[in-house]
Amino acid sequence: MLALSGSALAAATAGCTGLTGGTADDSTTEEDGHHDDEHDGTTEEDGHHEEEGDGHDDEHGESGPAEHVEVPMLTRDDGHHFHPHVAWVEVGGTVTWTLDSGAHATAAYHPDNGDRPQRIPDGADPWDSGIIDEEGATFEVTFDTEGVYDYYCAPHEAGGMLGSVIVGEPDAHDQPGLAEPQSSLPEGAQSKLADLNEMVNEKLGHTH
Ligand SMILES: [Cu+2]
Repeated sequence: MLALSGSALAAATAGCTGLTGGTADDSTTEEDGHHDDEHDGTTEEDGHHEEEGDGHDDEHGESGPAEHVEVPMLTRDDGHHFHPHVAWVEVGGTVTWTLDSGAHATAAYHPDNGDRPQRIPDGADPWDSGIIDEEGATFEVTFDTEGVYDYYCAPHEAGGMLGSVIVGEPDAHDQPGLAEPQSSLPEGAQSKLADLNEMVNEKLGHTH
């Protein structure tokens, strides 16, 4: 239904820098600050609330795969973003992209999508949402193949509106999604992919 026509959204080139960088405090010790006695049954694991709001520590605070991650697509004064940039789900888990502001799309790096390089696991299905421009509209993908997936927003690809999904606990050595950024891609996409590779490697505890 949603035709992928980028023309209306003339190549915005704002970089997506506002939410990257800096090491957010992933330490926030909210754990034992409050009464922890009696109810032993309630384990409030905070793997779930991946909030769209205030872009604080959700980029760095998570330390493992969740069943479901929500990724708002944002347009802000400082550019266009997927947030968080790296979503980490279990095998069989889902990612839901939600339009917060602006008009965006999410599509896997794969030859099926405009002849782009494959940056998802071998044999995994690519996706392409087409342009989403209705506030609150969502697009959901279920990930059954372990690995690292890179994706982009077609209208803002050159501006670096890219993101990654980690599924399961893959071996970082063998992932198309962690390859060197292909030189056929726009420069803004290449540099964002380098950043994403770094973030994903960090989450997977993979250092050279
Ligand atoms: Cu976009």
